[in-house]
Amino acid sequence: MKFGTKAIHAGVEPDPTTGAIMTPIYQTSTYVQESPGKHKGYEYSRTHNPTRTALQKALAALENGKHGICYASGLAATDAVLKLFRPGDEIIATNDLYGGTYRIMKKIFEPFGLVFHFVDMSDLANVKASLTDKTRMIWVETPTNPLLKIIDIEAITALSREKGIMSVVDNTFASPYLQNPLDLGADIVMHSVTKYLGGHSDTVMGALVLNDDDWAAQLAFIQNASGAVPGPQDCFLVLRGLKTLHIRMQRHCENASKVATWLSEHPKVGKVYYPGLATHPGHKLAARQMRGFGGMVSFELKGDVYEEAVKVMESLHVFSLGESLGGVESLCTHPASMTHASIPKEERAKAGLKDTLIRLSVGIEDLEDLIDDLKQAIG
Ligand code: P1T
Repeated sequence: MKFGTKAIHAGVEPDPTTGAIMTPIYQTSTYVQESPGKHKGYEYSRTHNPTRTALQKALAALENGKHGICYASGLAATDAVLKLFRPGDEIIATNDLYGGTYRIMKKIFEPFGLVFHFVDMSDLANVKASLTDKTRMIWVETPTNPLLKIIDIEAITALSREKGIMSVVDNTFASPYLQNPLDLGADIVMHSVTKYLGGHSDTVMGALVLNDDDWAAQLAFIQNASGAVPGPQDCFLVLRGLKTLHIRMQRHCENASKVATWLSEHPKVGKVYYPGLATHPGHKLAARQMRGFGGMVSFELKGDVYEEAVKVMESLHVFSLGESLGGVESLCTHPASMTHASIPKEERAKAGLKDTLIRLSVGIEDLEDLIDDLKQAIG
């Protein structure tokens, strides 16, 4: 089945009781049993819920994986993966990554004894240099947040397979419409479902998709035992959002590509970060491992004056200033004070993230209105 057909149909069966074509919101915490232990496969909604089951099947299908497991947020999904490891285990992670991912690694799991190495993975030599006999997992985010670097998933997964190390790819920025890490050799794909998968800025959720039965059983165990599950109404909203994922992504890519080109030709704009630009260092790799270049664009103004960047962000109207991304509406974010504030300034600087960087989540509005908005804000 092709992607658009899967986005609309995967995981969704007519409801067995009424034939309802849309999976109902099973707003229930428990299920009546005929006799102790004799039930219809559902006992308690932390463990299983039919609306969540439909969504998990749909997400697994979109990532070409066997198992889909949903969590209460993207970070709860990351938390579940990190709980697979034990004190002394080492993890190599992308150095340009979502601030909350850095924070959960450094502030929650490092005190429990996990050891993290954050490296620039656009050069595989940096990953190799951090490998030790205790390395257990490589955490890749690509395209990276917020500098939109492209990491070679096949090169990393080949290395991890050779060394017997798990590889996990945070596929939030690409969405399964543009990139399928499992097909490129990754063991687990992680999503902040909050973003493109939900697509309408109305839900917070995370998901993991994988093929391995043993790891899936452990991650489902953590889902139930730690209890960070999404509610049925949120699962319904994401099931609804998924049905237009392919159409939305096409428009996100089209608009973002034109916004990036417009910005790169503007005399007041300095560096523009967008993998679709031929000048982007990861352009060729992105063209190979992705089916489009995505809806995220970051840029700096010439001269790098902080107050000027702030003025642009305050002046935008169609682009709303706020955290998050991937919704139908355009957003503008200041990573240094918002999404990446939990990464110490020195670490941000090492990764190349300046305080003057502006990040755009280009929505699916009419392009002319987006360009007009940028025009009046930048001047
Ligand atoms: O917000 P949550 O659903 O918990 O997902 C965390 C997360 C994980 N991975 C990536 C690549 C992300 O971008 C995020 C969340 N990011 C934002 C809120 C943001 O504005 O960048």
